[in-house]
Amino acid sequence: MSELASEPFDTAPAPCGRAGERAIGTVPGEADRAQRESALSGPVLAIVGATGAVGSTMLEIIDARPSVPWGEIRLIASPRSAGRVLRVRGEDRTVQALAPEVFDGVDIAMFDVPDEVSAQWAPVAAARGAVAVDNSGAFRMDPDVPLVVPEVNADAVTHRPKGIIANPNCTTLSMMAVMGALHREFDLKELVVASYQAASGAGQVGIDRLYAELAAVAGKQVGVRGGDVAETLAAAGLGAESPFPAPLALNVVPWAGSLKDDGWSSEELKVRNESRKILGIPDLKVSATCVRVPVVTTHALAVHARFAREVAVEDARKVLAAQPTVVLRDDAAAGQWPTPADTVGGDPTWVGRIRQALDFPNTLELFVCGDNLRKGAALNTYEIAETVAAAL
Ligand code: 2RA
Repeated sequence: MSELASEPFDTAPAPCGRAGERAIGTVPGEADRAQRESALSGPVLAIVGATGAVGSTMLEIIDARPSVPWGEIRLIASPRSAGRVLRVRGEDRTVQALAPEVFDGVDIAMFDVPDEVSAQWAPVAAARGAVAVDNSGAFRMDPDVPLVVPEVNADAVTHRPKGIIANPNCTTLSMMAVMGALHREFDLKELVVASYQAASGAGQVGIDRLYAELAAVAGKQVGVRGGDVAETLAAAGLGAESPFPAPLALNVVPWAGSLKDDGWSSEELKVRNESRKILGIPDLKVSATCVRVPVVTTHALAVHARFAREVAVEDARKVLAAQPTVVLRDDAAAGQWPTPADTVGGDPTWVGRIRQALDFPNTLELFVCGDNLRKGAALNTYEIAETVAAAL
């Protein structure tokens, strides 16, 4: 076994992830028997990173969606988590340590592990006959790996020369159902995006930090003088160990990801590159500014979208209202628009504030909200697995 396999990857801060274990014990006997007995004729699904943040949400989603009659669900994690017992679809299942043999007989393996773990192990799963559906950044821009949002480009799953399919970054994903539907009808040419990204995009550590900061400023008259929020946090013992480069409570932070050339953040480049690949528009003009906001979960995006021709707001609304995975909430006069606080915890992408840009021809302005832990991570990964399973 490689060194990487023995790393505690399932407890690392999970991008787009939520902590929360489903372990109900560590005695595997009953679970093993249930596992063997359940290995019927359906396809075999493996979840690599099952005890981690997004992995846990994947298990919830598998429980809630009976779409695929999996013959076996195999849970895989780092050696440190092996032996735990998690309950999925009414059965206790023992977590196995990541090793080449655990992929034998697996039809589809969903990965939610750090990039370097996916980079090593997704090809191993593929070499053993599984289709690897990977939620890391390791393969997203590989030309031989499709990057899939089933509502937009489900057909791409069939062309997978490496046996690997990638799941997009949650920021891009949060607008893809909407932009894919509008592009199909109206031929998208340009996107200018500002994101409003939730703390949970930085994993459980981001959630914990936001709650701690909110507790530290609660009831205090701060946010009225430059630096007073940071001083209040420091006085409460919240120092520089934050996953965010500035206070998030009572603030917005124009930064997410790592520094790339010319002042761009990795997150902004992902929005550009991944949007082009998913929508199949290699020359799509995209410019993004990614901003972290004091929201626990659900990324929002303000989108300025130029199309090949003028698009009437009513026509855009009709197209979006007809999308099964999109909720249109767009009645400004009635105070109806999407907000993270209203949409968090659900599967659909919400859209509203649709307006004709006043000074830009053929351009709509809109506001989109999507749960970064569900559609932005676990749900889309599982929907890809469902799409693959339907064609096995
Ligand atoms: C974030 N989109 O919100 C990133 C996580 N992949 O930080």
